[in-house]
Amino acid sequence: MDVNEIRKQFPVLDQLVYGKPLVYLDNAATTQKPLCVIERERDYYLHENCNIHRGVHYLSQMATEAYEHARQTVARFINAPEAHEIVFTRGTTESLNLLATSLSTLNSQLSTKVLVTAMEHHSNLVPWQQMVQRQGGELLVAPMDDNGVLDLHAYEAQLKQGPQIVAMTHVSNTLGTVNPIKEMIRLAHQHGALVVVDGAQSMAHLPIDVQDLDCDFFVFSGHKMYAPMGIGGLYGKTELLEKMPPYQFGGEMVDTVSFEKTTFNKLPFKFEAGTPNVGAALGLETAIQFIESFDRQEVTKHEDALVAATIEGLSKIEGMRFIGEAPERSGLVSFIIDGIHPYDLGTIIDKMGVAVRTGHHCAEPVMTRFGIPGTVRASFAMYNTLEEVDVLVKAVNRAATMLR
Ligand code: 7TS
Repeated sequence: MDVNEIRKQFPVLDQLVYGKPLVYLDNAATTQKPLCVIERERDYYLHENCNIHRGVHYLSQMATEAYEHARQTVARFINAPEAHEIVFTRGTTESLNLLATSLSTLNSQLSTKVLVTAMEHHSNLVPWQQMVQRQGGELLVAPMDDNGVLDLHAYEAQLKQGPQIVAMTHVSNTLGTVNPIKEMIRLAHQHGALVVVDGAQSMAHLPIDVQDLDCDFFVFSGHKMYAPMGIGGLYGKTELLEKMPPYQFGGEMVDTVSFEKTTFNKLPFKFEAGTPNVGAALGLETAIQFIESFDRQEVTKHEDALVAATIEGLSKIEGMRFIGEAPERSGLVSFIIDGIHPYDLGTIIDKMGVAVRTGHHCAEPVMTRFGIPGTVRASFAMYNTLEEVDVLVKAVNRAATMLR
């Protein structure tokens, strides 16, 4: 794995900001896109653009075939048994709203008790919270310890309270914690709950096998895995998706329509109302092929080395406090420095060319849990280098000195 070669695929990285080389460490928010993905989307608009599924003409058939091929590629990438178990959405947030809406419409009894973890992104919290509140139900929360590790005993105790749905993140976007989801799914099933896994932060970093995990649903965003924005997906087991009612209504998702009655299309189309983002779906397929062109273990090793070097470098800074110190972690480092607001630190190192995210990272309850206003978060992708970690550490050091 030659990181310098990889970086040539990402022209956006090769630029100066405020006259300094850009050090892009905000990959948990969105990754940059390689040339092959940009070119795939461009090619689509240059040569193939057409609305799909409804045309008899050549372009429409070609675009439909390409779109359905992309669906098969996503299914293969996460080892879903059937391509129709992949629903294209705008991303994780839309997938989760689809689930919360459709499951509660399917069965109001299914939506009175939902168990989430204490480290969820708002996207995997608010839809469930709103759903149970509409039903007069209850949101249960599995707590974590001071290192950001989920308390499995407490999780089991919560399962005994009988949630119908368990929604958990695979990797925390604020703490970097990798949850033991296989075991958590097994336990949830033992207690008769359906399991939703939020894979927004795991797809780019860890291999996913939905059959091995045995999750009922798995959701993700393309833009966090080198694909364009505006595309993502939902995997669901056939027998569940078959039973679930549509989320949105309109074209594409219908079978027959009269003023009296509408029947719905088969899977996965019944969940894909309206014209989809075809170009982005093709870009997502190319992003998957891009990821698959590397030895994934080697990529993980590289990203782990970046995390380790960041922790080592930053830990020498006076007043440094890491938020999230789970032994199983992936892709990012969150921290604060005593007496310094994360926003001030982020703003100063930005002027040194270093792009990190500051704030609550759409996980306010995590900040409340740790009693802090926010963190500074450096998050990595395969194209980041140890030299960039050095720049980050020096920048944080300088900023801390200035702010004290
Ligand atoms: N779940 C997790 C774990 C996430 O990290 C994010 C986005 C989402 C859901 C929502 O994904 P979306 O693509 O639908 O927006 N996380 C972040 C972040 O950490 N910084 O910006 C977005």
